[in-house]
Amino acid sequence: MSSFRSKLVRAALGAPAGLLAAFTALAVAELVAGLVRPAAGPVTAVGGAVIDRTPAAVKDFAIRTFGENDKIVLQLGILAILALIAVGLGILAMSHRRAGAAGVLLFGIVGAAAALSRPDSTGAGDLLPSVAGAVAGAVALYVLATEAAPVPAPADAGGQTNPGARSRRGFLAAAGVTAVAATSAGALGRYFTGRQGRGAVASREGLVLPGPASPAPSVPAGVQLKVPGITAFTTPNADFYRVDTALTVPKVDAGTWRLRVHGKGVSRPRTYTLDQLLARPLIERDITLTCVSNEVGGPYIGNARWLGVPLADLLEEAGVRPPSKGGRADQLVARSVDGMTLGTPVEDVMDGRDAMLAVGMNGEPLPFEHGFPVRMLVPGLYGYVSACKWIEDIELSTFDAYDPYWVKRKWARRAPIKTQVRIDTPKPFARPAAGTVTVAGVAWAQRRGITRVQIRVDDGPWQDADLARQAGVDTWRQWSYRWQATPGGHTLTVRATDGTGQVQTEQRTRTIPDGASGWHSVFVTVP
Ligand SMILES: Nc1nc2c(c(=O)[nH]1)N[C@H]1C(S)=C(S)[C@@H](COP(=O)(O)O)O[C@H]1N2
Ligand SMILES: [Mo]
Repeated sequence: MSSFRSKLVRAALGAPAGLLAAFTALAVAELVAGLVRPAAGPVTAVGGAVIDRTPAAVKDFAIRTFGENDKIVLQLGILAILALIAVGLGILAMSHRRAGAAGVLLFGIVGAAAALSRPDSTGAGDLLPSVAGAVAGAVALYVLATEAAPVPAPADAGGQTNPGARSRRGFLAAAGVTAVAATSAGALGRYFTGRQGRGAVASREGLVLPGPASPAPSVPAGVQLKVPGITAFTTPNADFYRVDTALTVPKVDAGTWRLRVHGKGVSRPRTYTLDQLLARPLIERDITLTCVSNEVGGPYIGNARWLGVPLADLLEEAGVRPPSKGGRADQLVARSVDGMTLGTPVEDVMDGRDAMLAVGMNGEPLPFEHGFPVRMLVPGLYGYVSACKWIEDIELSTFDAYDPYWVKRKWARRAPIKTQVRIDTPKPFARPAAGTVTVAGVAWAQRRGITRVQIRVDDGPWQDADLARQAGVDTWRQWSYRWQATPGGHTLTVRATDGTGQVQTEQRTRTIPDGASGWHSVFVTVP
């Protein structure tokens, strides 16, 4: 009877022991990662490895469903699974100490393998956080399980003490010490990680951007319609969409940042500091950036005023010639500090468009989320084949020789932006009053520009919408239409025509492999 009770007590101690051991493992890993390499922390590493292996369709689903919270959802998911396993190992350890501790060690191997498999892995040092954490967690679980075991009553105590109660006191003491030690280790780890980030923050705050040698024309009056609910012509930095695989936003110190330019056909390889780039003549341009994962009518598009170094000049200085003029490299591979690779046609970068290494966004240094200190931008191409954030390396290569990150995951090698138009207002399932309803939105066909937007109510004839002024071929263009709304349910459909005269295709395609196509429509009910 009493042996059964003590078994029950021990099993009940298994859950907190397992959780505490897992917490210890994560805290010690955090401390070591803070000292060695923050990106190699186990949750970041496992999360990153999951992202790397997520099929393109699932990645698109995650972005759509969780939006920009996709990464938080992923990390919470990992922690929840970890907690379940920890409880299981804790209960196991109460009867089989060694097996429980070995289980924790096994988990360290998973974390270490994940860190090594990341594209930004720098080698064996990435193993340290997970291995150190796992050893600490295993020791913690072993000790806790030992303390939870009933203490055989000493002969001279005359059987007066209750062995179960004694073991609970020992367990509580060990658990308390472990909790305090683990919390301290975790806090110290956070402090070290934060200190590296603070250097980067200071370098960004201290950065004064030079003025452009070639300023953007002032945004012409008339590009911004005065329609409530329409998307602003210029997207404020805080509202600019964000799409990347980074679980923790890279915090790069501008002072130690370098950009290397090398590879096929580069007769003068070079490494630049930020100051060297800023000393060059800068251009300022309004450019609309779009994600290939944007569904018809979707939100992953934004327009900003960018300041940057013309990329073609830099390549010419390096000795690069475009393929059409006998250059041997047709793919420019950009690599970021977090190991992302993006491949861009050299031809597009050197054909006279405003391809740049951007340092400024809407009058301030790039926000960390958008690639501080330097990112690439190539008007007319989806972000995943052009817009490398936190860039640190440019390698001239060929499409035959190398597949970058997303191409390995079945996305297209080349991906110019498709003509699209979106209804911003009224919203889907809105209930506008009968009478004049202003329908409005934005249309884009970067490099080609927008020359016409047409709207159709139900199965009625196509009507021309009014176009706002066009700022340039690389930006989106606003449009509006005064609709005489009659009671009932109505479907509003829009289509755009680009600067080459091509009417946007009606054919709906998925985002994979090279961007969604098809007309946007919205259903509304006029009461
Ligand atoms: N380093 C890095 N750069 C990246 C990405 C990334 O995952 N990592 N994502 C690309 C994609 S898919 C897009 S659409 C744009 C988005 O840029 P934004 O987040 O500034 O809007 O960045 C591109 N550059
Ligand atoms: Mo993207």
